[in-house]
Amino acid sequence: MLIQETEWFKGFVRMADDGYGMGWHECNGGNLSYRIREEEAEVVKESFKNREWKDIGTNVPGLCGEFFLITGSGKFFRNISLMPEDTLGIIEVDSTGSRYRLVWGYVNGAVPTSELITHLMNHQVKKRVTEGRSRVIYHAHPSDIIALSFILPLEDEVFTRELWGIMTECPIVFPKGIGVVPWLVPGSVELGKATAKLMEKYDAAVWAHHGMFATGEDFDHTFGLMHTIEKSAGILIRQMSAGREKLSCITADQFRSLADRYGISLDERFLQ
Ligand code: 2HA
Ligand code: ZN
Repeated sequence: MLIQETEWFKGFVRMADDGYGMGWHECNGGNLSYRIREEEAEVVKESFKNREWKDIGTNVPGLCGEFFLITGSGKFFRNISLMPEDTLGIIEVDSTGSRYRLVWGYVNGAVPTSELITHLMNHQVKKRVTEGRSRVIYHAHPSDIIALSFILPLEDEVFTRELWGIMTECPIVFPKGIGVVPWLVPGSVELGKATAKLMEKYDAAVWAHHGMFATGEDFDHTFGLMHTIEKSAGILIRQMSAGREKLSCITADQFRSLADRYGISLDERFLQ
């Protein structure tokens, strides 16, 4: 079967197009990866061409033998659906979790995203904490959440409380809350590690003054999580820009009744 004809590949490309359409991927900004199911890899393996093993630069023993579809370094999201083999590729992690090789795509000398280490470290954490369900990792540069990272204290509690409090569906979409990573060098091991620590308990994190990081079990939920956080950040900025105090708000008790109705548990530290 041709890789481009599979549902997971089409879902990946559609999500990339949607992200570009939202204005979250100026120039070569952002990256996306998908942990391919064993049975999905099996049916397309005949089109794989194995290249040489390279060091990942970190150890991800929890991902031995896994295949990932990942955006290429320096590639523009706006070109993904037009030139998938140029902008994307599939990599395989070796049996020790310390090396990877390109097996498909990345034509004309392309290589995986500069955030490869962060993607793999975080896939490893999410695979473990979700017992294998989490498969998608998405990094984008949405404007309002970046703007918010200059005007709110860089604390998980503050971001979660403010975003939950400005749009009723937020605690339903991200009941665990969201994390905040201070400014760190893009593509660095430090950024990967700081994010991976937060992914033990959250599905999304703000990268201060840079963008956002979201994970999920499929493309719909991962895109929807990014979209919900960014939309609520936009509403919060509008409310703040109006120069008026809030005359009403969603109270802690109202959040508790929302949690009852939807069968979710909301951490009290976000309800103050
Ligand atoms: O350009 O967004 O964080 C890719 C990035 C790096
Ligand atoms: Zn970025």
